[in-house]
Amino acid sequence: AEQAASKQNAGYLAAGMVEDGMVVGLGTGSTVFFAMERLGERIATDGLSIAGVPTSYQAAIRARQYGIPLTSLDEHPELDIAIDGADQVDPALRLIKGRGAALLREKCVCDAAKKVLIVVDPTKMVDTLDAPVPVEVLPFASAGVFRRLTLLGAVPVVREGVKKDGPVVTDNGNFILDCDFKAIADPGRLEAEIASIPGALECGLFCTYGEKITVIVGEGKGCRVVSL
Ligand code: DER
Repeated sequence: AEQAASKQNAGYLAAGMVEDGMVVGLGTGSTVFFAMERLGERIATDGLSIAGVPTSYQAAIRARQYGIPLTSLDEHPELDIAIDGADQVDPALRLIKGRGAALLREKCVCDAAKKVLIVVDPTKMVDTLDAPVPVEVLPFASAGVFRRLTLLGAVPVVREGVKKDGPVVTDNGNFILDCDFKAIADPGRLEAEIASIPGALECGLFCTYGEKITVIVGEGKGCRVVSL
């Protein structure tokens, strides 16, 4: 209950930072949905006028439920702001994302946004990134990517569906390899090394956006706001 309250506090504060007329990147995950809920309220009661670019089918479905008008990166290649969650955040505001398997479109939206609000509960704040790194892989090339990730020191695991037999298939038609690298000494270097593997389409390390990220950490009663 406390974690839900902290997620809600973070989401609501993020939604309050969205200004009229903005085009907003809409992330995926349970925390960002509190921000979407609040945006829906502001649209309905205050007449807030915004458009959202969803990062997954789930974000698009939730946005429609909350009455948030949708648009696309085609119409708006540059976004005013993006709101998203994270699995881990380190002191340099480098992130691990991808628990929800939406990391590829999330990174495209993060890259397009002038400002990024990351909404988390306190358990996500760490000194060193050490969670498994999700890697979106082209099924055609998955065996070779698996081998290259192993050579980088990972223990890759194909993410299996829960209510679907076989691998999770992302909104882009690809597989996810969850790669346990243990504590990651140089996240930026690892992100670049993974990006150099043909068929590894994207990974959940977000190490180059620290300057435009503001992290909103929901606490029991309020929020802590962290930026570089
Ligand atoms: O999949 C993602 O990247 C999500 O943003 C995830 O990292 C956070 O999801 P949560 O807010 O449900 O913990």
